[in-house]
Amino acid sequence: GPDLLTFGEALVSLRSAGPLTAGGALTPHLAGAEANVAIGLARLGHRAAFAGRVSDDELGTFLLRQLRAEGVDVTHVVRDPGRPAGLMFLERRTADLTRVLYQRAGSAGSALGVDDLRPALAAGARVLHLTGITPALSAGAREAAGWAAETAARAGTLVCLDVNHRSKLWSRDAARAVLTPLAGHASVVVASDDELDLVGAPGADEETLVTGLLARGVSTVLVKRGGEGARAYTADGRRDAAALPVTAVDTVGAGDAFTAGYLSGHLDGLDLAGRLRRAVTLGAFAVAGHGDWETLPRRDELSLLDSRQPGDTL
Ligand code: ADP
Ligand code: KDG
Repeated sequence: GPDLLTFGEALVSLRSAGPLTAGGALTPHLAGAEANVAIGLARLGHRAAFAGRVSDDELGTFLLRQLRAEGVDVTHVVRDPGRPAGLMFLERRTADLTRVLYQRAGSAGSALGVDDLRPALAAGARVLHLTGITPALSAGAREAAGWAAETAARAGTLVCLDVNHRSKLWSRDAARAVLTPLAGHASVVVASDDELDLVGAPGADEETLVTGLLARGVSTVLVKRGGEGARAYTADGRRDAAALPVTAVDTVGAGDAFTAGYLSGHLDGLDLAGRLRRAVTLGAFAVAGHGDWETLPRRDELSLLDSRQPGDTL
């Protein structure tokens, strides 16, 4: 099997240059948190596989072409002849305010079920990555996510869960009820600081939430803190990592890049400090350019943002 297996909904994201109500050009890109993570790992030379359902039309073919072009294994993607591609509009409302609008109810990706994932799980992987977006898509996708996490954990695969709360898909209470048990199958839990109580008691403080997760068998809790960097908790205590100083122009995909960097460090056998360093490095690449994943580094570019002056020509 591959180094990393991930599954979820690959989306067509349509980015506008201005307000959607004013019309104008929309540019299609591949998006989806799990696809972003797969690309982040593939760019660094790891063998990454993506599973899920995509529409059996031009848009589905577009998504598969993008994934293949980035070196992601799509062998286990299922084409769905009856359902459309999920769409995400990213509206540049003002220069620095972006709004999200989804058209994904009833999409091919949301029709994911356990049977779609059986062959990919049977092939095995060193790491299984899933996010809290997939269980928000449908009852079948929720069942598939739980089944995959449990099956992989039982097989000794490292399971990584990114909470990734999407408030346009479900409420915090609905998310908590599903994601808290799901986190019990994970070795690594990734959350933004405001998402941590979606895998534990509502409103509890960070330390209490982390202690609860570690007691339930999670070995590493990663807390993303935007421009402040990130924090890791393990049985050995807490370790902070500063963000790299870059000019942030587009924060979409930063969390996925961070997770890809962390998992790449894990696959390379780096210690916790090294894994965090690679995580904040990929996060910095993501925010320092436009697009969910387009600006992520190849392996020979990992140190590109170190010791550099703004505006440098290399
Ligand atoms: P999410 O996109 O999931 O909300 P964050 O915004 O916390 O996640 O970003 C994930 C990681 O990306 C951060 O932990 C940090 O390492 C990096 N990052 C985010 N914003 C910036 C920034 N302004 N400058 C440098 N790095 C950043
Ligand atoms: O993590 C970046 C995502 O916001 C984006 O790619 C779309 O997966 C996505 C979602 O469901 O919002």
